[in-house]
Amino acid sequence: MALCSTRLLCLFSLLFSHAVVHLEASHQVYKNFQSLQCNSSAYQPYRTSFHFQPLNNWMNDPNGVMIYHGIYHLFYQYNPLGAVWGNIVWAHSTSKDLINWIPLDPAISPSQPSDINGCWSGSATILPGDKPVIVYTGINPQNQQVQNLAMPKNQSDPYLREWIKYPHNPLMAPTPISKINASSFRDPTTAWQGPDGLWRLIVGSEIGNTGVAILYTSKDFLHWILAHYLHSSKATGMWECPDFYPVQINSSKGLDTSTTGANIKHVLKLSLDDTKHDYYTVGSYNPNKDIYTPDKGSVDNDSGLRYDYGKFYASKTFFDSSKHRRILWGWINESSSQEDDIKKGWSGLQAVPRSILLDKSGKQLVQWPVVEVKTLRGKPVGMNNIELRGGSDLEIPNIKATQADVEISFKIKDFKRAEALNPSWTNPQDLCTQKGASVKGGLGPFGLLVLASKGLEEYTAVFFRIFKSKNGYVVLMCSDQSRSSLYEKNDKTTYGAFVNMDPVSEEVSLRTLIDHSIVESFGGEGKSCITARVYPTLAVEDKAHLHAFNNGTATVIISKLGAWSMKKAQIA
Ligand code: DQQ
Repeated sequence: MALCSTRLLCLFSLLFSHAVVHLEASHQVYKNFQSLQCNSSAYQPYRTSFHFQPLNNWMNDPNGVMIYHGIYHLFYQYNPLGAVWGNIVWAHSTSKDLINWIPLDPAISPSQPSDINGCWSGSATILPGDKPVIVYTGINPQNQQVQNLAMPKNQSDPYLREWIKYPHNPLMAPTPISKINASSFRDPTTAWQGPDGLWRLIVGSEIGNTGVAILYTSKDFLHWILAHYLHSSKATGMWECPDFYPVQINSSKGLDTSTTGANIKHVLKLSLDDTKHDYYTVGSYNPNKDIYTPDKGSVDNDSGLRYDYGKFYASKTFFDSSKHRRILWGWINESSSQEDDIKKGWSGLQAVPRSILLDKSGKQLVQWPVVEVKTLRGKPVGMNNIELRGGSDLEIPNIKATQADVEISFKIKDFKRAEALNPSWTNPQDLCTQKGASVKGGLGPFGLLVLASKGLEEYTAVFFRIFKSKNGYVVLMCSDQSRSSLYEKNDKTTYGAFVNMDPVSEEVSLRTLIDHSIVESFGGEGKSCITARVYPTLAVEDKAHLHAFNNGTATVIISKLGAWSMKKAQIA
């Protein structure tokens, strides 16, 4: 010990020299699952071309996302044995550009008592000296949730193919004194280091019906002490997959998770087990007291701000040190029945990785597909300054409409026809459900009909309505799936969000990524995002169409439209 220059060096030399639990056996066991022939039906119209998905089987949460020596790593919750949740391991894929991915063998599979019943979600931290480690939830023989440590076997391999587990796992376990419920104690975050040199991370939990983020601290990353709650919020239930990170005020740069200081706010994101929504607050973190306080007005429950108002759950960010940005990954579940998932042989997608920043208002985040997504764009189809009269429709030609990236901006010249916003219309999803795309309005609905069949028997409508309120105008963004498929057995819930913008001084913009069975939309330059899963029966392959539409009475101007057919990424 005395010969070691730093505590961490000692830690790693100790861990790497002896007493490690090797994973080769489990790697062998699971090796072939990634390359199993798909048993699913040959007809696969819903497989995506640029959204991440494994070759087959079930996928849920993104885990341990990071960049290491120029390689991006995406681990994810995966069932190697089928298209429904179960037998969970950490599958592993790597990429040089966040677009094209190479599948590797699963990185972490049950092998120790502390994870023998499952390797659940967790996060990566890059320790000083460029040493990546993973802390994840293991399910022990008593089915208790505990937190475990794993590290790469060979740090000189940028692909981090093999992982070894700390022999003295778990690092953190529920104890009677801690009053932690052993079945509500999971999903450790990336750790951050405070000015005092201590490491900190939080684990999601609930006490009664109060969601809590349990803070642990450590000097050496091996011995962890339960400190207190970083934060809690009543009546929010179990907090899954918490994420806690700094964002810079008035800057387009992301920050390393340990950064604190002036001009910085913090974001706490929680995945609510009860509603399956990811909500976040923007607030302040006091690193001396280790307390997080949401800003006044930042709603701290399920009615708060969401990354995405459609399907998007168990998300996780990481700091991309190569491009000084923070990137968000999120799991997009199916909207089909389990029976249909089994038939098609797979279930679950990841949203495109999104850059995430603090909006200039300082009150919310903005998200945008990482710039690399543009490398898949083919030749653009463009239009400028087109009048879209009330009740009209414009087909956008020469587009592979099942696989496209569309950016459209609307200029509003005349607000006279904007309907009055009833003060009771506070829930945007309810409002979008009540006023779907086929309900005529004043100023809107206007937007896009995507994955539309020739005769418009099927389409998904992503659109805006503008209302007049006593303080100005209110922009509502909707994703209406009610006509998305002739097949009746899917969940066709309509989603909605308000967009915090002024349509008088700003154009109303929409970017939509269409990828066979996913429609991922960014409204108001990424202020409000809505993702939907859809399963058209007619609007598939080369039979899908793309339209702009206006079902209001007022004319709107398409000031700019760019649409690109997307190339296929190399994924599975
Ligand atoms: N999924 C994991 C859990 C997490 C949940 C299990 C969230 O660790 O709480 O697959 O989707």
